[in-house]
Amino acid sequence: MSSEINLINVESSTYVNIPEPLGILQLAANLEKNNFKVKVLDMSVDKRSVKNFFDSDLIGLSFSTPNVLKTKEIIKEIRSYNPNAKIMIGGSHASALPEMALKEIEADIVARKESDLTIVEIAEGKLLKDILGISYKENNKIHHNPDRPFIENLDILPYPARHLVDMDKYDIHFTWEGLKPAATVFSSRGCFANCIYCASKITWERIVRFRSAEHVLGEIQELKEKYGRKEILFYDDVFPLKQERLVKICEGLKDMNMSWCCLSRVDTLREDNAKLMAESGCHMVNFGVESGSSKILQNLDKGLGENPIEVKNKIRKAFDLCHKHKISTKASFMFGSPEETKESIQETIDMIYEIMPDYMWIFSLTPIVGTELWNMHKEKGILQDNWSLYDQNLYNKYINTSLSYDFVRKKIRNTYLNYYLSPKYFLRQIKRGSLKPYKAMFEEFSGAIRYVLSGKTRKIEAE
Ligand code: B12
Ligand code: SF4
Repeated sequence: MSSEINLINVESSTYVNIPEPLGILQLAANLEKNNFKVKVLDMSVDKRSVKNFFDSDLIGLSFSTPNVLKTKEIIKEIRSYNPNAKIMIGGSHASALPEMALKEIEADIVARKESDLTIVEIAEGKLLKDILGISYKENNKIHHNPDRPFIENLDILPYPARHLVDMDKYDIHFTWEGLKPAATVFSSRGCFANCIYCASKITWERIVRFRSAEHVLGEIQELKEKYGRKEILFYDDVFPLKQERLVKICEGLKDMNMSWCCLSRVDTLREDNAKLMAESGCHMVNFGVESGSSKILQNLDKGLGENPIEVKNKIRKAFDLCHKHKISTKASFMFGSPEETKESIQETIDMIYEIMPDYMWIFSLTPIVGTELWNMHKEKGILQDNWSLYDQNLYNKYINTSLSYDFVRKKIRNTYLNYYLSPKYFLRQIKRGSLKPYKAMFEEFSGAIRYVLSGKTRKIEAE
């Protein structure tokens, strides 16, 4: 049984977006509910020395792939100050590669996938061999216990323990036109789709579980009253799902006069919902479009169907609905997908000018650890197990295409410049009466300069 548990979020910020670390805060909340004392260090915003967090006999770290080596360093340092501490890690990377996490990052315990109940059992001192959902090292042997069943009723979980961090330090640029201050909320877990580049299913599998509207609204009420938040970003993989719940949440947000935005697939936004969402304060929806070529979308297993005309119509319809109901749009694209050609990139560019997103992100294809795409790269032998490279060009290797990295990067840069400086884009912004994207671009640009000047020159791409 541990007296105090220290949880560390290894720096995860990008210069465009620093949300509160919901994973760690969610775990902390459940530990507190079970009467444990918890201390949280979020290295993205907290300048306190990490050494102040080494005194506990149970320490947990959350990290993303670009921070594998940094996590390893921190663990080494913890052991040098506190050789008896049990060190556990979790999150998407550790869940995808538990064996690697134990051997190379040198943690004692990996909590795989959903870990809210697992962490309490670890803290209670239950025998490791009896804890579902963990992999662990004992006497230099690695053990993988069976998976833990997912929590059926997410309403049993308390709200994230935001009181353990300084909420005023977070800066959620992602909302662009939203009010400040903002907070993020995860109102459902998982996505039903099977996109080969996405890591969501590593943690949540392909089952979507929803918190009730009442539970979600209770959290938002707390964010409004206790933390003075005026804006909510729903970080759910796909927010506009489950009709009755969506209607209730929208009604509640309207009553609270909340401004909000969310993520969606293009085929999950219905006309009646777009109207309802707009009326309840939704000002932006972020769609992962990825490509304007139906062939590329099929290669990515995006799940939009096989008929090229229908696929394109689904994309157009989602943006038309938002334009009609005065919801601003953000679209994400990827260049460099399997079988990408100059022509398919041109199809994507044509699609951009058709749907006219107010904000746009174009990424160079990134094989995320544990995804089918990553496995395909591994099979071709293009990825090495050298984690320092995951920050740089190796993160952007392509397969089944003759396009080079340099070509793709140039194409991305030119597409951004041409689009944002095009008269068509300017006129659209004038028509909707907002020059905010230009302000946002300026903020992002100055953020990038600050980031480079701060010496953190790692590759930065928010999702
Ligand atoms: C919000 C978010 C971010 C935020 C910050 C994340 C944070 N620290 O909170 C920002 C925008 C900064 C971000 C950045 C990136 N992200 Co991100 N992000 C997300 C997102 C949308 C939601 C995460 C979240 O809040 N979940 C809610 C909480 C409750 O879940 P959770 O964090 O997974 O935690 C649970 C378990 O994983 C586990 N757990 C987690 N940590 C720990 C620690 C311990 C000790 C234990 C026991 C358990 C445990 O327990 C929790 C409760 O069950 C997910 C998508 C998704 N569907 O999950 C992607 C996701 C995690 N991100 C991803 C990626 C690829 C990135 C980037 C690499 C993108 C890029 N190309 O640059 C960067 C990395 C930045 C960096 N330098 O590290 C991938 C996977 C990453 C990976 N392999 O490490 C995901 C899954 C997206 C996807 N669909 O593919 N991200
Ligand atoms: S729709 Fe989005 S969240 Fe769902 S699997 Fe595809 S990329 Fe991931």
